[in-house]
Amino acid sequence: MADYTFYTVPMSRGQIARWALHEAGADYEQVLVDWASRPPELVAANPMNKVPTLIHHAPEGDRVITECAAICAYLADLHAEADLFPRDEEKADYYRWLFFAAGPLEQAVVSRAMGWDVPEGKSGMAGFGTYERTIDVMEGLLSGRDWVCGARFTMADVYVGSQIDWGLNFGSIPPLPAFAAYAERLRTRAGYQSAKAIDRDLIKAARAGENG
Ligand SMILES: N[C@@H](CCC(=O)N[C@@H](CS)C(=O)NCC(=O)O)C(=O)O
Repeated sequence: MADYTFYTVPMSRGQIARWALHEAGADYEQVLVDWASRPPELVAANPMNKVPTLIHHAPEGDRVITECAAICAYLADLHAEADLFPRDEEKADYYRWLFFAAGPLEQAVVSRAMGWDVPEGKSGMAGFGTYERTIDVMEGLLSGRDWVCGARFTMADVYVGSQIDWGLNFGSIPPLPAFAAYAERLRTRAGYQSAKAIDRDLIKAARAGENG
């Protein structure tokens, strides 16, 4: 049995977890989920009934891990050999921007995509403030450094980078030069390429099946 069972859908946030699994060098078995008939094991593991859901078959028993940012952090922590966990001097940036991307950045982008506007005078109550403020902060960060923690790629780049990469591809993040350059750096990663190729092929095969 593989060390991890990975419940995913190719065109989903599961791409983030797959990239993290590849960066960590983790041994996993995928279970492709059909939205219409989700396996009972998925619901049992994750009452949100969402993907990605990861089950770690640890020697002392199974552990369930959900939420892409948590999956990234967990894999970096457990796979020390991949050297994606932050060193002491990188930890402030690592946790700060990982949580920023999973909270304010994701809320800002999803709110924008849904057409939800923060009512006039209420931005102080919204964790992301405004979409523009959140994007400005990300642009400032990525204009001054190559990676989230500075000079070195860490697992925080898988999560923050996925938000930027996905947002550029789908137009939910503006194509600012700092974002485009960061995305170019991300796309050179072997882990990015091998993980994305799997989902790309699965998406292509599913579309071919629908059309033929
Ligand atoms: N906070 C979760 C979000 C997961 C999520 O919303 N996944 C979507 C696919 S991108 C899903 O499973 N949607 C199906 C549903 O909600 O029924 C994470 O970061 O992993």
